[in-house]
Parts: sequence; structure tokens; C-alpha cells
Amino acid sequence: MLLALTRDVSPAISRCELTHLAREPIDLGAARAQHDDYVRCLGELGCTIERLVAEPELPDSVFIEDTAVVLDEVAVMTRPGAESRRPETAAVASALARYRSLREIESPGTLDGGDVLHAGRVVIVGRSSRTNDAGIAQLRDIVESLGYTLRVAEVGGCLHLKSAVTPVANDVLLVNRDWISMSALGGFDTIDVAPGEAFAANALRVGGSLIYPAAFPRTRERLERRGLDVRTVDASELAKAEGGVTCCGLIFETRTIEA
Ligand code: CIR
Repeated sequence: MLLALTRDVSPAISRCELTHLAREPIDLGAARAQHDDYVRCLGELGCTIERLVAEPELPDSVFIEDTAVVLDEVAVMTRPGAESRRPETAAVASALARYRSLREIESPGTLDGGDVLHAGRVVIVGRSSRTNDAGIAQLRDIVESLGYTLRVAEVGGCLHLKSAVTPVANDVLLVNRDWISMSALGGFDTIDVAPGEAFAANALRVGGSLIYPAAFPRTRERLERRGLDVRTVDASELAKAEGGVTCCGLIFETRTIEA
């Protein structure tokens, strides 16, 4: 079963962390309505949805991707780079423990799930303002012991690795090459974001389809020209909190852990 673990939008969302964007008012009702549409789209694409409740005191908790890296073999609970986000991991760990054995990034390591992508047996991790060398070294130990190859990419100009690059098909990455060291992407076919659509590299692959923000029509056209099935959602309200479509879900095939 394909599971999508999501977390409802916190009433404190307007106190979110911001790094590259200026603070703008966020309409909680609109953010929740857009998030509901996103969750509906996940369901239409075949996911069983498990929704964690909104956390009144954790502004960024809707961005559940940052709390864990879920591989077939294990889930790695992160230690988010922003201190305000560290309490987010506990509830996600409880939810994930039913499906995976858990590993954990420990101090002084920091790692955000938004800085990690996996494509086949390759894991790419971004060195960013949120993910440090100690976090990368711990992730390396975990994934290499499972037979994955880990590559490190330098990320600059954006928040996370997955603001700059996401997988859109087997061995195909959507990329904004202004924000990432391309040497880490060797061996992959790439599709560049369209000029003027810097934030367009964040697409969420679900089965054979993509969930994609309506805000980037020219990049969408590029994806469709490659034969990809693209489902657009309005993600504009949470974009003001520097969230994209990958950030709001942890998508994985379930395996129940024996008690
Ligand atoms: C933060 O700065 O942590 C949140 N406001 C946005 C996190 C977005 N997450 C992601 O790109 N994976």
C-alpha cells in the first residue's frame, strides 16, 4: 500500500521560519483549503492518507518532509537545522514506527528531509543552511550500510536541495542549475526549469504522476512535452512560508513492523 503521511496546517503558520523570502501575511483558511486539495490529489493518485493533527505551537509542522527520510529499509528521523522545528519529529516518529525501524540523526548533526532525495540506489544530500557536515556523515553511515551510494551537492540561493532538484521519472531530475552543484547529478537525465520560474524545480512524484504547483506553467509544459502526467495544485499560500509540494508529504510503500 502506498501511504502518504501528512500533517495539517498549524494555526501558527504565520510565525514560520523564513530564509529567502520576506514575510507576507498567510491566510490560514486559504492555506488549509489548498492543503486539503493537495491531500485529495494524493488520494486520487492512489495514496492511502494518514493525516497528523495540526500542532498549535509548531508553525512549520505542515512541512512534514523535513522530519524524516523514509527509505525501503528504514526511516531516518532528522534533527532539523532550525531549532524551532526540532519538536516536530516526535509525532512523526510515532507514526512511522509502525512501518519502518527508525534511525536518528544526533547532535551535533543537523539534517532536513528537504535536503535529501533518493532515486533508485542513489541518495543525494544537499549541504545547506539547514544540513551540516555532521548530519551528512551520519546519513552516509546509515545509507551506505544499506547499500546505497551517497552523493553530496552544494546548495546555494535556495532553502533546500529539493528546492533546486527533484526526481520526475526514473533517472530524470527536474533542476534549477543556478542553485546546485551539477557535478552531483552525473548519470541522470535533467530537465531545466523554464527561464523566469526559479522556484519550479520542486515536483512531487507519486506513482507514475507528478503533483506540481500551478504557478509554473512554462516548466509544466516542458514536463508534459516529455510525456509526464502532471497534476497541478494551487500551492501559493504555503509558498509564502517557503514550502513546496514535496514538503507536505512523506510518501512510501508500507511494511508493517512486527510488535
Ligand atoms: C522552513 O523554513 O523550515 C519552512 N518555513 C519551510 C520548509 C519547507 N520545506 C521543504 O522545502 N522541505
